[in-house]
Amino acid sequence: MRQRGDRPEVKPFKGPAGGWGSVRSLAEILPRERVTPQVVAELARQNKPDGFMCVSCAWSKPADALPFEFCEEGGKATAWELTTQRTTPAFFQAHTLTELRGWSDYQLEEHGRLTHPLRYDPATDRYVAIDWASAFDEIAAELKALEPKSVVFYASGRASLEASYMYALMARMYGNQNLPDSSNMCHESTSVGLKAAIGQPVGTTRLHDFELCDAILFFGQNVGSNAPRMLHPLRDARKRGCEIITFNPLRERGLERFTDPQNPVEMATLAETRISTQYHQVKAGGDLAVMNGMAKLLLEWDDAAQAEGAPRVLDVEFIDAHTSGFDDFAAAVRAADWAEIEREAGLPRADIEAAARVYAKAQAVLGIYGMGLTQHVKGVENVRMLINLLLMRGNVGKPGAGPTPVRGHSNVQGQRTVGITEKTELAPVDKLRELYHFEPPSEKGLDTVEACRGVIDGSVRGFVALGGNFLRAVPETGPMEAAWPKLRLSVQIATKLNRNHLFAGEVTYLLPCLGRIEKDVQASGPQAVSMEDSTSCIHGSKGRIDPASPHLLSEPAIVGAIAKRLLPENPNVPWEAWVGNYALVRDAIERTYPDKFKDFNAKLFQPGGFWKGNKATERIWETPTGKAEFLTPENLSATGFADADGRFRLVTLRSNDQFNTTIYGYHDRFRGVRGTRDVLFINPSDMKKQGLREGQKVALVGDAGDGVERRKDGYIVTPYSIPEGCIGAYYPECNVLIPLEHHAKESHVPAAKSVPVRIEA
Ligand SMILES: Nc1nc2c(c(=O)[nH]1)N[C@H]1C(S)=C(S)[C@@H](COP(=O)(O)OP(=O)(O)OC[C@H]3O[C@@H](n4cnc5c(=O)[nH]c(N)nc54)[C@H](O)[C@@H]3O)O[C@H]1N2
Ligand SMILES: Nc1nc2c(c(=O)[nH]1)N[C@H]1C(S)=C(S)[C@@H](COP(=O)(O)OP(=O)(O)OC[C@H]3O[C@@H](n4cnc5c(=O)[nH]c(N)nc54)[C@H](O)[C@@H]3O)O[C@H]1N2
Ligand SMILES: [Mo]
Repeated sequence: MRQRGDRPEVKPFKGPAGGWGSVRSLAEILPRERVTPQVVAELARQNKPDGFMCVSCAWSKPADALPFEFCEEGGKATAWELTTQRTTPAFFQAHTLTELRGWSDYQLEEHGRLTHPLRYDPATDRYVAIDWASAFDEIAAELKALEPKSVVFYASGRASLEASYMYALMARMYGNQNLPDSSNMCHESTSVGLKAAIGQPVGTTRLHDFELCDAILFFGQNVGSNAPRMLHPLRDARKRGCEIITFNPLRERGLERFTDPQNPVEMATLAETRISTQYHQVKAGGDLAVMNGMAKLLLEWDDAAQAEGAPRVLDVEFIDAHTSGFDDFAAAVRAADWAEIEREAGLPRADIEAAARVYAKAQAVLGIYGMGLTQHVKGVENVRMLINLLLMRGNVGKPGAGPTPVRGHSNVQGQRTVGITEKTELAPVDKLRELYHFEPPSEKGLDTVEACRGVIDGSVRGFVALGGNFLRAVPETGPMEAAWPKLRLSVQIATKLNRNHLFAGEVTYLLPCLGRIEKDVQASGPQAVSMEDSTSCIHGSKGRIDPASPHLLSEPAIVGAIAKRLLPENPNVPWEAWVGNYALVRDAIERTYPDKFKDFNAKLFQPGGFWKGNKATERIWETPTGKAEFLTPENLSATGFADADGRFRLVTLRSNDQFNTTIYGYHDRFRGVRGTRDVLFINPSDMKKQGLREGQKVALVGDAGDGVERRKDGYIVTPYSIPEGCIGAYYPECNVLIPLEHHAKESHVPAAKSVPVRIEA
């Protein structure tokens, strides 16, 4: 087992993404989780029609699946869920929460699956087993005693469409839409930005677009670690000659080269596909400047083409017919100054020009992006600037082109689709009123940042979590952990023990649930659930493995049981019947969203999933003007703070041995890190300027200028290829350094990709 401090070393990794490294990494984890042979067999059903949908990322699942349609990360996630290790009531007898707060995230989850419903006993500082009926009765009584507006219902992107629909309905019937979702920390900048720009909150492209594009602009997404199955369509695109232009402060291996672990010839010959044809190490927060520079060049080249009577560079017909705001945007772009663009981007004009040349020639272009765009103070502007660029050449709503946000959790997009949202305009208010005869709340609910403010100031009294590790994932770890015990009620529905569970309110329950890969038998027999992938395709998923414990309940069963006790009897909302047969929940979803979910039950296992549709692909723009909207950016920096001597932009990173706050191990193979997570990635020239040497231990201290002290010690100085002025460290450990108010202005996504910090030797 790889533990912290176990011969930590950092040295460059020479291999490709995928390849033998991924086979070895998986071969290490399966025995460590002591999984049964049945589990290994089960891996073959992962992401297949009639199989189960991976619990790791949300990447698209093709209709013509590969023999093994899973990646190293998906394999780890499956093993993590199906481990034979258990965290039982006897474990909690032996350990107080005070003691467990000294354990690492890795140790907590590594201990295995939760087996019994638990209630916190403040007298002994321990969790104690409780029967389900008492837990539900007590939780319902507590919720009834609280003011509904003071309760938050968080969800972490993994629960099925069925569970999520019931959860959101319960919250609204109870009296609030305080429904923050992990997407509030993630792609909310997409939901806000794309909705405003093209009238849809989600990406417009699908898998077949990867076969039709001739260039890809790739901003701030680490495909090799976080969506490895996407390497297959990327490799195929490269083999057709598609150009892939990457902007990323770090040289991420998955974006450089890939060996397909499922291709025997590639594996035997160590053949690699070069993924990016151009790789630009933009400064964190420099993408606005890059895109501005590209747009500026397109305008100049278009002027020249007009003067010469050559074919236009801009798609003027599209711009005239379909967009609004172009003239203001173009004026601002023309006015931008190259010296400032180069400084903010951290790239020379020649690099930006090389990217723009490819873009100007390509007939169909995908704009793929992740947290590198969304998690900035200007996260929404980043997304909209990418749309600006796509709109200039008509690259939205045609085959092989369009924005392609790469979503995080396996059903995070779907949760928003079925009503987990704090925003009234995204909730199906009229349908809920009509179907269930109640008045849905109209007041906007709390998002993640607002929920955190409420926990800190004491206005939030109750917190219910459908999965996740909220307290560990959010910024401002110190004040948040200090404030959590002020809650009256804390209810956590989870599969494994995590740090959030170690902070109790006055009354606290930890409710263990089935994972998606496990058999879920209800009154009408075995059940299936469903989820929506990054490309808006909806898939059924069937678990077949025996549950980790006979005491587990499914997420729909837990939500249904609380709702039934909490809410007045309503013949239109048959909680018990829904729990008994999830097909009835799917019928309810179809009635609520008839356009997106037509014939839901009949289409559940359609290979490749069924597509819920997207008007922007037909160039129908559901915006107030009925057009796609250009946005004129305010300025060229996405960081939201000024540069200063000694102030660094901290980029918070995931290793390839973690899924968010779940830490599988202490290696980050692609970045050459072994045995530690206490790494500070820094440019050698910055090391010199700061008088630091390799391997030295330093502290990071917050430099937001808000008078609050934030500090994390014990970072190992590690020279790395990262732009000057930027440093990198792993999330979630570094979240203690992120101010709660350092977030995207319009979407409130914590600005985790440029956090102002200083280094203290
Ligand atoms: N194995 C695994 N898979 C996962 C997850 C996981 O933790 N582990 N998490 C899931 C979730 S919830 C999500 S949201 C996704 C996250 O997947 P990603 O969107 O890939 O998120 P990050 O790992 O945070 O990395 C973002 C990338 O952006 C780059 N970057 C940072 N700042 C900037 C910038 O200013 N500009 C540009 N252009 N690039 C920048 C970083 O170097 C990094 O390569 O993955 C999902 N899949
Ligand atoms: N600094 C910094 N902070 C970040 C980010 C970053 O890049 N940098 N990324 C942000 C992003 S993109 C996200 S999405 C959030 C993630 O925030 P969350 O979604 O809240 O966190 P996870 O780590 O995914 O949650 C892990 C826990 O989920 C529970 N779990 C696992 N499977 C199931 C299940 O099937 N059912 C239930 N009920 N529970 C289950 C387990 O108990 C496990 O401990 O973090 C955000 N925070
Ligand atoms: Mo995410």
